[in-house]
Amino acid sequence: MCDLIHYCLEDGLALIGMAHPPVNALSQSLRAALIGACERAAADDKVQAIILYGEQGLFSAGADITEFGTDASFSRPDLPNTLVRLTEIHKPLIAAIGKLALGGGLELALACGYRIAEPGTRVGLSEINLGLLPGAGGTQRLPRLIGAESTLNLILSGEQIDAVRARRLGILDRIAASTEQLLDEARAYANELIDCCAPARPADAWPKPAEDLPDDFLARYRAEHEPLWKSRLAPRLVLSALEAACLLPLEEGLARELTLFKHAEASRQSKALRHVFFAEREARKIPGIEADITLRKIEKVAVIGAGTMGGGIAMNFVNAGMPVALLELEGQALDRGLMQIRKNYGISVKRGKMTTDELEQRMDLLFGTLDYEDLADADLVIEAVFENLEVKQQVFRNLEKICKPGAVLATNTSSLDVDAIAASVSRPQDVIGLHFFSPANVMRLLEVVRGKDTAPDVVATTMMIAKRIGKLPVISGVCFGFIGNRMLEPYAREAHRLVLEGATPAQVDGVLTALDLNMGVFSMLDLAGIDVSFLMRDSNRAAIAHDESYCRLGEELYALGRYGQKTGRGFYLYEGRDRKEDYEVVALAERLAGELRVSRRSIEDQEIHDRCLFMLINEGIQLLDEGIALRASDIDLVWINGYGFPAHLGGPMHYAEQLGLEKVLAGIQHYHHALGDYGEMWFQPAPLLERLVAAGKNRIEKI
Ligand code: 3H9
Repeated sequence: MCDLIHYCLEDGLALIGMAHPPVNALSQSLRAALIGACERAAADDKVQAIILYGEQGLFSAGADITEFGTDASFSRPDLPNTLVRLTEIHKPLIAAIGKLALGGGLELALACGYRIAEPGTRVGLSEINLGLLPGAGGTQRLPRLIGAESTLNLILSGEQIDAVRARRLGILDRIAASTEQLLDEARAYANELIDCCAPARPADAWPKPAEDLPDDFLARYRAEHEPLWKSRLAPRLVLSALEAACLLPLEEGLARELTLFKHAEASRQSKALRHVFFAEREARKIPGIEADITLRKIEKVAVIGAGTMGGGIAMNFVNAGMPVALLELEGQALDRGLMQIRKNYGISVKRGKMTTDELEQRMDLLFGTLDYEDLADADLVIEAVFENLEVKQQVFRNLEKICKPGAVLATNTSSLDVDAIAASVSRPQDVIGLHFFSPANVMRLLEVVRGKDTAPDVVATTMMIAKRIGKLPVISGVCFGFIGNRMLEPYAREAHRLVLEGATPAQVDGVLTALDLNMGVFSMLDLAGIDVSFLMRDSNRAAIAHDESYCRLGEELYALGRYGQKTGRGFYLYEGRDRKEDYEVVALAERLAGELRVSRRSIEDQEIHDRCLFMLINEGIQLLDEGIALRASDIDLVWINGYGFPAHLGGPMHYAEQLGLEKVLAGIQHYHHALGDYGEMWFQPAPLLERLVAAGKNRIEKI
């Protein structure tokens, strides 16, 4: 046999081990080797049953994602036909599943008549995360095994479920006692099947998958869920495939599934989501830092500041089982912070996501203190105090005196100069910025801000610890606002300016949400607090802009005490969670436009799109050129995970490539001329954008 498959014949059993590390992706070569091995076992009279397993333990993470969009994707033998062939083998096939069976990996297991898994196994049909639907029988064979409703929930959530749940649903027949016993128990299972002359495949449990469901089940499901899908294509295709499973015989259903899969594979959305998948993996790699660099030991963590941010940060580490010292200056603030954390966990208990015992275990890992001396043995200290340079520098001077040598000293700032903070201590190599996003215990993004003196092992250690607490870390250099907030500046600037020129906040937000962004600029500012953005801008005036006229609207609202949702008024009026347009804001914009001599007109939606998005994209390209961002794909991750940019558009850089860089540049040049002095000041194409277009390139990279 070839290197990708280990084939072994023992006492009437053919053991076929897939050996295509790291995840047994079902590439063309593995498919060919697999079908070859199965045919050999089918043809061998000595073989009475076949066991399929992962040679290194892990069963399979599905189709090879790198093949999608290329000819290799359906090059022979393709996955759907390979699996059909497996179902035709007249001997029992047993999938012995270790660790993972995802996407096509689970479909492979479903093509086997019988399934046994090790206890920690996770299974799922995760194609939806790639803008796809299962394309190798998952939408047809799974409903016949567990029913249409459970299948729909599994596919649309993309969730990975554990072995116990999979067994309960009927996906698994057995769970082995341990990882070590998986193969032995699979052998025993095979022998039992042989002894009782079991058929190659048991009869389908649900020959008519929708039999138990009301006739209008799928129609109602569609009506209920479609608004949540916004413009996403894949969920709609999943529903069509399930419809086929309910109405058509298996063979016709499989053909329909394949057509729908190919439609999804060719879509821009799937291309964008595949880009995001690889972007996340790429972001972990830091040029110049070897993968095997010795990391600093991080066992004890300290967080300074028990406010919303500090508390949320502390929860991340506690959730990962790490002890955390939480420091405050005053007892009352500390008590309030600890109570809030308990309350947050209490909500998880109420929702059934945690037991009260688990709540207590987590609280036991938290140690509140008012004394800096208690941070002496911390391996990692994260300050989350008020966003003010002097205050943060003072905290670092305290840390310098107390913390042990080699401790990583991190600042959670959203915009301040990490190098200026590092300069306040004599060990700047230990200092790093960790920009958590609010709520810090929920948001996945973590901007890791590397200062000019930050040591490579501190960067690598921080990346490792971020993964351990379930965050998506993205490296940024030092500049005002780092990657995310610096790009927010020109994007929000255009939104404000457009309102001065005649658009309304609701019109601007409407254009952005029509693009599937979670929120428009003004809803976002109202949610975050107009006071917060005002204070951030106020403490950084020197670093921002020469002409601040576009900020006047926000400043006037701040002066009026209209801080957004929390005061019931901001750019909008709020009644509870309901948002209404406010004519006073429009009147204010009219007055300011008069004062600033900005002429007002009616504004087309396309102009709103182009001005906001092109300025966002332009700033991202500039950040790449300056080396603040390491890769265009890192910028995409920041905006998808921190600012609600739709993943199915791939992030702002990928979106720019899909629009065409030439078009983006032409748009910026157009507004440079069309908007008078304002246009000349702000619509300046990033030099890298100009170089890329001049070189005929449509991929954003540093040249
Ligand atoms: C599908 O199956 C379609 C079918 O229904 C129909 C077809 C007709 N392919 O994430 P990691 C690479 S769609 C190719 O760092 P972890 C990954 O890029 C597929 N490569 O490790 C990385 O490479 P590198 C449905 C893959 O432990 C390396 O493996 N399946 C694939 O954090 C290690 O990965 C999915 O959606 C793949 N399928 O997480 C599962 N999977 O080292 C997608 C991984 O060069 N995969 N790689 O950067 C995952 O969710 C995670 O990778 C997994 C491991 C949980 C498996």
